[in-house]
Amino acid sequence: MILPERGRTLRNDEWTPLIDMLLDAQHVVITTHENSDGDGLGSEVALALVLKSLGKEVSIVNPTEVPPNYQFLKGLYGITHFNPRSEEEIQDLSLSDVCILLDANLRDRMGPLWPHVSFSREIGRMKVLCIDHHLEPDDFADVMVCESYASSAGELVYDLVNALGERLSRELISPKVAEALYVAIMTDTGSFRFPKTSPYVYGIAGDLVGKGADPSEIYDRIYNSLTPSALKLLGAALSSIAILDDGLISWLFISQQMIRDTGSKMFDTDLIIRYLLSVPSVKIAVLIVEMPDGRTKASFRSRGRIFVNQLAKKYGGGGHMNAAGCLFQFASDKARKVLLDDVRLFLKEQ
Ligand SMILES: [Mn+2]
Repeated sequence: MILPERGRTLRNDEWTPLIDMLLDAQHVVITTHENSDGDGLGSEVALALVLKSLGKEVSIVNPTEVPPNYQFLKGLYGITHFNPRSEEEIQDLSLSDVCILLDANLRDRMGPLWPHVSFSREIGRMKVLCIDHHLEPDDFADVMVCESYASSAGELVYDLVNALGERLSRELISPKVAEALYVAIMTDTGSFRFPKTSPYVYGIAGDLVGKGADPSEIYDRIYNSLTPSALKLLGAALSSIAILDDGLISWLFISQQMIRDTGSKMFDTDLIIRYLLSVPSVKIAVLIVEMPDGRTKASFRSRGRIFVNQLAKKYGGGGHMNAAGCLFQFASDKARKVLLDDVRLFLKEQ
């Protein structure tokens, strides 16, 4: 297996255009992708705390609600769920000098925020910045730092904060910032075991722990937080896994019926995909979830150099080499049929 590029970091001067815009701004709005995760949320909170400490007015406005196991981050910095019907919220958003998208590189991933951000940008009121580590970015930002070598957006935000600290000759990583960045990096590296967990990443983790992040408490809050219903969904889901094509494909479908029967919630499906690669022969894992609105969500994981982001891209999604996803605008029975044929074909081409 060829590992992704290891140990590269951006030079401090590569952050200059982004830092200049941040230092010029007075009102900053920070956002992340729909169905936010630990990387997006931790990165947002860390950057918000740092910019606040520099006297900026900063708000975090997300397209979707914070999942329960990340609610504790709201104790570090306020996080709002954008309401596209609130004139006041639209007004607040449009008055920002800078909008920063973290942990996503496609405009559509901002969900209902994008039309407003786009409009404010077009009339020249707002600059759009993006810091991300997924493959194949959209061209929509005034400054985009998108580096797929990075384990997490949190790793890049850590570098940005250090570059900013050097520029201002200030230590900017408070215990709260350390905690938020640790959340980002721990969750996106699968607790420091995914392929992009470089020596540099361990170095960052060490620095953050030294600056006040508590690894066992953070782990406990995020991963030992299941409801009994989520455990039941996990059980029901795992018992219906299909291992196909001589063990190359693991395949799982979760229906709304399953979610209702177990009394669980949509976000409880997020923890399930990690089990799909635990059979060593499996090259591609596919999790298909029927959405409450009738659309269909698909998540992919792969082992080795199998670029599942290419598979996701075919349906308007994206992601990383080994982890990607997409949303079908149609029902799950059709999506499942289309997808299984395509996954088989895709695997043959690899
Ligand atoms: Mn990420």
